[in-house]
Amino acid sequence: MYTQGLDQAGKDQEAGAETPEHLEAFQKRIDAEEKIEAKDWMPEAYRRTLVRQISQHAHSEIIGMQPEGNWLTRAPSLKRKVILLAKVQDEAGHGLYLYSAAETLGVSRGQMVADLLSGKAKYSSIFNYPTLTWADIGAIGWLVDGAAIMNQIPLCRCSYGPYARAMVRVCKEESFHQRQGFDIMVSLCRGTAEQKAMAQDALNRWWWPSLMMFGPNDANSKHSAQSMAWKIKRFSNDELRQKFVDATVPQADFLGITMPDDALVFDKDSGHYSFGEIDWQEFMDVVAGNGPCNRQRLEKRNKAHNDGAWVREAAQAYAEKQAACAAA
Ligand code: FAQ
Repeated sequence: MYTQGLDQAGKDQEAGAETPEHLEAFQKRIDAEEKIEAKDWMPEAYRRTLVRQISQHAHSEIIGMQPEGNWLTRAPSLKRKVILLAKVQDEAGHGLYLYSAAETLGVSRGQMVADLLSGKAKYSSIFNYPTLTWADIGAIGWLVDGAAIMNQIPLCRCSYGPYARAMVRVCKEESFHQRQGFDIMVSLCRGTAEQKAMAQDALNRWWWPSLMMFGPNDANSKHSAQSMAWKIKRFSNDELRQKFVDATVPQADFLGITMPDDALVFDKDSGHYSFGEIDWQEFMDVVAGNGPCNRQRLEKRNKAHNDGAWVREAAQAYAEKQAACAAA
């Protein structure tokens, strides 16, 4: 246990001190695989990194409801509609757990939401692409949730306890999401030629954006080295992207559809697939707010927030009434 020096450090943190001794003791806790909890002393940069990552993650879950919500009223059967509805509701739940985890770091939910609504905060690039056909719902579940799981399973071992624990449940639900997406793809690929063509078209449009979800190449990932030293991240962006490609190409083979990448080839020596270069200009454009749907996503989120104001006000009034009754 390396908590001894940190009790004093906790007091010093309140006073604003961050000495080399405190940083060393903190790193020892991390290296010993101890979980850091909300009330423990932590370097300010560790706290800020977590607030950044967890809030971006929460925003992604919330904005991520939109592309799939677009198909709720047009799902091809009652069964598909019920499953999709449950999945979209799960994403809302993930957003809420994550906002709660970020709140333990001293940032208010109101501030995080305000930053999302104003366009100041980032969310995953993937949710700025349109869902043009029903096959896109299959591709999102298969690829986007597949990529999310690959990235998030290691986050269950993240050094910050509240984030790590939230991810356990999130990952269980994401696994169901991935399977429902793959199941849609299986149905389409076993269907008519037209349905299979829809599945191929969805794969063509979602493959590269899914690879971009893992973030910039390691050489350009400004936060990776520190986040890995703090065991917030357990694998680099490129390592996770490679794992995803290796797991997903055989699934496309099973479906009988092909990745839109002429350079994709299995390398027997390394045991991995090598793949083509990602269009990093497209990635940067989307992250900068100029993707196909960025504006629409924020407009819809703002409208939903404004339309829901009366619900928040009613809940607040009810809570105040209950508190007044309890006090009386
Ligand atoms: N999009 O130095 P790095 C889901 C930013 S949830 C936009 O490598 P880091 C569930 C990055 O923030 C999907 N921005 O950063 C679902 C940073 O900007 P900043 C979300 C990106 O943090 C499924 C800058 O680039 N998952 O899919 C992206 O070490 C279906 C430099 O990058 C998470 O958030 C991007 N793709 O690594 C929901 C998981 N990539 O802040 C609905 C948690 C990078 O300096 C339907 N997050 N940037 O201005 C992480 O694991 C990490 O934050 C990474 C980025 C890996 C995303």
